[in-house]
Parts: sequence; structure tokens; C-alpha cells
Amino acid sequence: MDFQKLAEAVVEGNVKKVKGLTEKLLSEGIRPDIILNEGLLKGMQKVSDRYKEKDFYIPEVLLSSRAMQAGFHIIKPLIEDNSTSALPHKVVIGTVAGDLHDIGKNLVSLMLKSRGFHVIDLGIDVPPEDFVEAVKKHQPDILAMSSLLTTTLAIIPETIRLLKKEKYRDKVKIMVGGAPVTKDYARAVGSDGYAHDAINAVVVALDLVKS
Ligand code: B1M
Repeated sequence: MDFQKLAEAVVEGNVKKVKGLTEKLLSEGIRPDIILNEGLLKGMQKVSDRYKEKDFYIPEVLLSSRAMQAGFHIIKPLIEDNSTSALPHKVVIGTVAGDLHDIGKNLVSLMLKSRGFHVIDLGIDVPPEDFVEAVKKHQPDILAMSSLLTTTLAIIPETIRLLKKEKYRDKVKIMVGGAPVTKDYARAVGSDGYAHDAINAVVVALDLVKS
């Protein structure tokens, strides 16, 4: 099974193999979003599990991330080209201040683009002031914040407070996610939506722009 081989190549951190298998699957007519979910993401999930079990350490994780990104870069333009851009909706997205994790945020961004959202990505380590400035400047339908560290979770309510202070809270829907974020936390801090993964993020975003 090539999906399994691709996931294994991500786990091995084998850039060459990941590129080769991604291209092979594409040449067989497999849809890029399926390659992403069934191969690259499955591999990254295994890496996360092995890291949790202390079977993998940061250097291995970084090698796997690099291999995953190599496949991701091949399919990214295809997913973006396929996007209908039929939705007039805008999303400003970023990883909160103090947090440098961007693999999950990039996937959420890509999946949103693939469904036609116009995504403005502020990158990593984004302070509340920059989120608020971006909301003022781009007037998005959704502000999407990703946090992977419990130590940076508080940036989410801080940003919401600043939006309120600047009288912009009711002009934008807020969606949050990332490993330590839960539905209860999302509700407690006053966000409008929570998604546990990139696929679900699209469902939640579509729901938010409807309401
Ligand atoms: Co770090 N790290 N890391 N790390 N890292 C975690 C997050 C950790 C859980 C590992 C652990 O200890 N078990 C832990 C956080 C503990 C905590 O606070 N609860 C941790 C730590 C502690 C750290 C450092 C502090 C380590 C250190 O230096 N001592 C340090 C912090 C640096 C910083 O940010 N200031 C650090 C550094 C790093 C690397 C740089 C080495 C690397 C990041 C590389 C990069 O992102 N460019 C890294 C990695 C890779 C991980 C793990 C192993 C994997 C994260 C990942 O990319 N997963 C992670 C362990 C784990 O999660 N089990 C860990 C794959 C990705 C597809 O999943 O990011 O969860 P994820 O995204 C998902 C969903 O969460 C969701 O959709 C995504 C796709 O399905 N989602 C959203 C994410 N954002 C969303 C936003 C949404 C909706 C859904 O709406 C807005």
C-alpha cells in the first residue's frame, strides 16, 4: 500500500522517498487532499505518538517534519489551484505569541484554501496586537488562532479582550484549535468555534460564515 509506505517514509524522515511516493500517487491520479490525509498526515500522527511515548526525540521529529513538508510542498499548489475561490470569505490565521509550532496551522490554512476561503496567514509567534491589527486591516469573516502549548493558551483570551477593547469583537467570528485546546476551553474564553483537526476546521469555518 503506497499510502502506508508514504506514512512510513515520513516517520523515517526520508525526504527523497516522500517526494517520490507523493509524485507516484499523484501520477496514479490520486487526489492531493487524499494523499495529504491518508499518507503525510498519518505519518505525522505516528511521529507525534512516538514522541509522546518517548521513542522519538526532537531531532527525529524535525527530520520527519522536514520530510512531511517536502511532500506537502508538492501537493500544496495543486490543492490551492483546485480551490474554487467561490466563497467571498476571508480568514486571518496565525499561531499565537510564544508558540513556534506551525505544521498544524499550515494544514488548517491549506484545507481552508482548498475550500475557496481567502486565507491571510500571519505565521507563528503572533501577539494579540498583530492579530487585532490584521482584523482591522483585512476585515476577515474569521480570525483563526492556533496554539500548541499550554503556556501560550492565555494569548487567545488576551486577543479576544483586546478585540473587545478596540470594538472589533462583534465584527469577526473567532475559531480556535491546536492540541491543548478543547471545546470547553474554546467556549469558556468566548470564541465562536473550535475544531480538533484540519478537516473539521473547514466544517466549522463554513458553519461560522453561515451564521
Ligand atoms: Co513541540 N511540543 N515543542 N515542537 N511538538 C508539542 C506540542 C508537545 C505536546 C510535545 C509533548 O511534550 N508531548 C509539547 C507541548 C506541551 C504542552 O504545552 N501541552 C511541546 C513542547 C513542550 C515544545 C517545546 C517547549 C520543547 C522544548 O523546547 N523543550 C518547544 C516549544 C517551542 C515554541 O513553540 N516556543 C517545542 C518545539 C517543537 C519543534 C520546533 C521541535 C517542532 C515544531 C516544528 C513546527 O511546527 N514547525 C515540535 C513538534 C513537531 C511537536 C509535536 C511532536 C508534533 C506537533 C505537530 O506538528 N503535530 C508535538 C507533540 C504532539 O502534538 N503530540 C509537540 C502534527 C500536526 C499535524 O498536528 O499541530 O496538533 P497539530 O495540528 C492539528 C490539530 O491540533 C488541529 O489541526 C491540525 C491538523 O489536523 N489544529 C487546529 C491546529 N491548529 C488549529 C487551529 C484551528 C483548528 C484546528 O483553528 C484555528
